[in-house]
This record gives sequence, structure tokens and C-alpha cells, in this order.
Amino acid sequence: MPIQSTPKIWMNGELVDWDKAQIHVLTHTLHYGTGVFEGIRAYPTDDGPAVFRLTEHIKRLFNSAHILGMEIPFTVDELIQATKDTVASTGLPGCYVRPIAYYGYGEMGLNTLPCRTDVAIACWPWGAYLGDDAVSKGVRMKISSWTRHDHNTMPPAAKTVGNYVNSSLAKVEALKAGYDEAIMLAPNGLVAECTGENIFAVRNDIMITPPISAGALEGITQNSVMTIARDLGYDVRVDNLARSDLYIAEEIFVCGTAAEISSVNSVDDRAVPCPGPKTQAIASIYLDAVKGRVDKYKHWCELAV
Ligand code: PPE
Repeated sequence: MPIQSTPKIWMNGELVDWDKAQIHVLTHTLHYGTGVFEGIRAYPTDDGPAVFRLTEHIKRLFNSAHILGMEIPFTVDELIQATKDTVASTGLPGCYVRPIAYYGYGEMGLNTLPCRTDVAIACWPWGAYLGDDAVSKGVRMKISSWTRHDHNTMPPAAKTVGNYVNSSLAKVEALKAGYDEAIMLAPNGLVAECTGENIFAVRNDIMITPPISAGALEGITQNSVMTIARDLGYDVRVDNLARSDLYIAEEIFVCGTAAEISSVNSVDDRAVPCPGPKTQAIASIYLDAVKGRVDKYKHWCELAV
């Protein structure tokens, strides 16, 4: 699906026309992957468009930059406001939001110390990432032949641009083989996450999701899911999962901002019961919560105007 344009993109402090939001072909990050980004969603609520867990996403952008050693020339509060302004400028009830901080035009070479950091925030409508019926029908997963990079190669806890070469290799391999999405294993063989989602597996009635140390991004949807699941009385643990745990799981789902919550119906052609009751219960509350319809999670919805 081609990107659907919106009127404005925020660039270094101002809203510019969508078509004018351009960068030079010698922009540093285009050559070396030296940037950090976020994926956020704004949803319609009764009070207007609200950005889901915006503060946490912007804080994670700064953490990613800190891991990379990049200085963002704005404050957390400034980028929170900039995101709200960009969302409001679309006139849309909801949209996907993509902030990116990158080393701009002016320097080349691997030394990033002299580079200037530019920041942009773009919004556009982005529908169901893994298909409209991802909760009910589930997706077919394949364990990737690509290993998730480890902490001393490309820190997976930072959402850096370059990290996503690894995810793209795995995603395309899975799609070409007829699957919907790939599961990435860490160099030690334990389950890390998917190409753009965290993973949960239910074993012996316990919901388990791998830790950051296993190579997972500290997912904000993962965190929302854990809160919802615990409030439902489920036993939720952050712990390691082996490949075989997935094959014999009672249910599996993946979650992320773009993907929201999606059931898994098979892993490497081993059927997984789908849709699982815990997955369905959590997904239904999550999809209400993002729209500000669940009082106890209303603080997650940060109004754009
Ligand atoms: N792991 C990875 C590797 C990842 O990219 C994401 C988000 C997650 C876990 C879930 O994180 P969170 O969104 O905080 O729950 N992936 C973003 C980018 C997807 C893309 O295709 O681009 C997203 O979902 O926006």
C-alpha cells in the first residue's frame, strides 16, 4: 500500500508541506543507518484524536538516541508538543506517527561526532499491519534463518534505523516462503521477538514474553498488554522462551504499535490453537483502551488538541 499523504510534516521546528519535506541524497543516515525512530498511533476518542502513550514513545526515542550516542536538539516536551501539532494538522481522527532523528547533510564518514541531528515527524493513515482479521484468523509465522543481532553488535533495545536491515531480511524471507511474519531468535537460540512486534506465548496457563536481554525491544504495546493481562488476573511473566515452547504453546500472539494485537495460528507449520481466549480478551480491551473507552487506561490517551 503506497503511503497516503497528509498536509504537513514537522521538520526541525516547523510544519512544512508534505511534498517539501525533502532531504539531500548525501544525508548521513541514508548511507550508514545512523538514526533513531519511533512508531506511534493516534486514535479517535470521544474528546478528539489522542496519541497512545505518546510520552513513553518520545522517551524511548531519547533512550535510543542515548544508546547511539546521538544528541537530539529538542527536549522531550518539545517533541511531545510537536507530535501533537503534527497529528492535529492532518485533520484525521487517527493516524500512524513516525518521528525520526537522523544525522543530516554536511558530513560523511563513520565519525558521527561532527554531524548535526535533524528531527522530523510525519503522520499518515496506516491500516491493519498484519491484515484486517489478524486477531480472529491469526497469522502464519516462520522462525527466521536470520539471527537477531546481539547486544554487542547492534543493540536491539535501541530503535535505530540500521537495526531494521535485520528485520527486513527476515520479513522478506518469511513472505517469500508464504508466511505472514518471522520470529527472530537471539544468537543463543532463544526467542527474541518478531520483525516489528513483541511476542507472547501461553504455556501451562502462564503468559510469557521474552526480556530485553533476549534481544527484544522494550515494547510499549507489550507493556500495555502486560498491564491489561494482569488486571484480568492472568499470570504474566517476562522470561525466556525456547523455540519448542512455541510449537507446543496453548496460544501465541504478537503485538506492536503498527500490528496492534495479532493471533498466531502456526509456527513453522505446527498448528497453534487460534484464536486463543486470552488473546481475544486482551485484544478486545486493548482496542477499546486505545480509543479512550476504558476508564482505568484513559491516561494512556494523550489528546492531540
Ligand atoms: N519489536 C520491534 C523490532 C519493533 O519494531 C516494534 C515496533 C516492537 C517490537 C513493538 O514495539 P511497540 O510499538 O512499542 O509496541 N515496530 C514499529 C515499526 C513497524 C514498522 O514496520 O515500521 C511499530 O509497530 O510502529
